[in-house]
Amino acid sequence: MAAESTLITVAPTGAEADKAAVPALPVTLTELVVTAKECEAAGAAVIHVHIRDEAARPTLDRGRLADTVAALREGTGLIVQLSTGGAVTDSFADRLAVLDAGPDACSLTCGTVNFGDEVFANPWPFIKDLYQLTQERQVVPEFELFDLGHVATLHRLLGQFGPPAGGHVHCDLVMGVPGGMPGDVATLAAAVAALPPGATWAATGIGRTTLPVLFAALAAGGHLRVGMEDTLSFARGRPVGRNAELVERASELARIAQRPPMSPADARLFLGIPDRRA
Ligand code: KMH
Ligand code: ZN
Repeated sequence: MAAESTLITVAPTGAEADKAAVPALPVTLTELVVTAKECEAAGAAVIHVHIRDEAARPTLDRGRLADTVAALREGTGLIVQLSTGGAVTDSFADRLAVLDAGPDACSLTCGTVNFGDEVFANPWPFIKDLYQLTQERQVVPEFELFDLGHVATLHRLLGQFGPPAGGHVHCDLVMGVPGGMPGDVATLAAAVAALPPGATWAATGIGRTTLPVLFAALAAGGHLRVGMEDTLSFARGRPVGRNAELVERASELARIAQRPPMSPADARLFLGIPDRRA
């Protein structure tokens, strides 16, 4: 059954794009909060957050992460989902320590994947440590699935350790990474068919798979993730100028599909995430 509204997540920054090459990328806390406000107004309900240091390099600095969670909570009603994937160079210990910042939610990638010329490492012992920590801290995980094998690992994780904090399994199919599953309709359908019963899902297509995956996800009753983490091109020869224009486009297409954007308040109920703002 298709949901009646569409949960839109914005992933505005990522760990890979270079600020010098992409001046529109939000990297400071001020830029991030401005972006978050614009994206909330445009229809986003969740923000997937990677932060940068003073030189715009990716960082998992604990103080900066805590300040970011606080600033986003103060400035927006968005669900704050911190990335535990970080950059491919981040240690497992630093990635686990992301939860110390007390976010609403976090990403949890269910397997290792080739990532362009690099490897995004998520071995089973790390996955299960991170999952158990989310349960202990009551941080709601979003299961990031870059490949069909990751779906099998999700089943293994739930079978061994039980349901996540919040009680609801929500996944994000990350498609079109060079090394992961391709961003096409057949692969999306196969991944969705393999999800655990009752799980909900969003999809995002990296780079030029952005639009095919967006259309396929809407047609299949799924939810959406968009943002400059996933694509820097709005259309052929036309760079993304602001994250909000990707959210605006997703919202408009969701409305056309008769499944308008879900509000942050409804998204909290949907995902089982309490509002931690004072
Ligand atoms: N930056 C990638 C290596 C996540 O945020 O959890 C990992 C990533 C996934 O972006
Ligand atoms: Zn990410």
